[in-house]
Amino acid sequence: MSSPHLRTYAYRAQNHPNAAARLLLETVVRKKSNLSVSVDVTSADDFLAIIDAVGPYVCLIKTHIDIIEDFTPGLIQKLQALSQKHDFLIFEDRKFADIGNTVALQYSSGVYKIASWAHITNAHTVPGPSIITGLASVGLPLGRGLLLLAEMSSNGSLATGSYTEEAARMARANPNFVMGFIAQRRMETVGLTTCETAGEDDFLVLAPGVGLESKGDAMGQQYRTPREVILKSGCDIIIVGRGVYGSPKNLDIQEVRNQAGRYRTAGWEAYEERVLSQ
Ligand code: 5BU
Repeated sequence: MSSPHLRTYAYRAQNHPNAAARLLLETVVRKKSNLSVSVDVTSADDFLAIIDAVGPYVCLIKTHIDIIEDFTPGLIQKLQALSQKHDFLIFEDRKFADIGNTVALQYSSGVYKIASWAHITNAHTVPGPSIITGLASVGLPLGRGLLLLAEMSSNGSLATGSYTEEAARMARANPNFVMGFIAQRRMETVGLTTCETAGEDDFLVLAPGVGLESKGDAMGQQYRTPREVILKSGCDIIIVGRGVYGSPKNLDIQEVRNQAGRYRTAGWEAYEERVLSQ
């Protein structure tokens, strides 16, 4: 059986066990986009302006909702209206990391009520499998999906080796709610013992640390190109932040639109090359 990333997104959409993954793959196919833009700005107006500009080019908007200085619950309604207008899903990059009972509360409650609006969220595996149980108790009835942080893009990340292998095993044990990974490469064979072979699971790999110009920032971020990420490493979705919107201090919305188009084309061409070369 070939690795899932060698099949088309359309084929994978029909067969995925997780509802949010199916929605995401269907959106990727409809919009011919494997681009997720990460909108890491602190003003609600900038946040909405960037999302409205990149909306036509993305399958997924990634948020860090807790960095918005002037957050009100009305912002979520505006975000959802843009999600309808432009046809994209929402991924809150919350990186949960506590015991099951606590993450269930953090996911469902508090100021942000993440589970009520984010189709996808993510979690560190450091607490062990109970973090999946806790989040699934809230998210599965709502049709949500979870990504496990198997690797990180930052220099010196500790999510390597046996830690990454254990994350892969935790996903395989929970394929209904865990729809994939945040990682830098495919995970099918990671953590298998010598007598095990890769199963039929289709875990999506969403990769941050993507840039066409820069190789990194001053705080340890490391960038690879869409081609390296999609074609060479077999990841499924590119996550791009500052490569698209530049510096929030000098926002140029037309340029944001141009860059989103550029990354979308680069990501899609790399996917076509990957699938057509089969
Ligand atoms: P950038 O502006 O493209 O560097 O933003 C990358 C985003 O992806 C940012 O929101 C990070 O929090 C997020 N990220 C990351 O960069 N690397 C990781 O390993 C993970 C998340 Br997990």
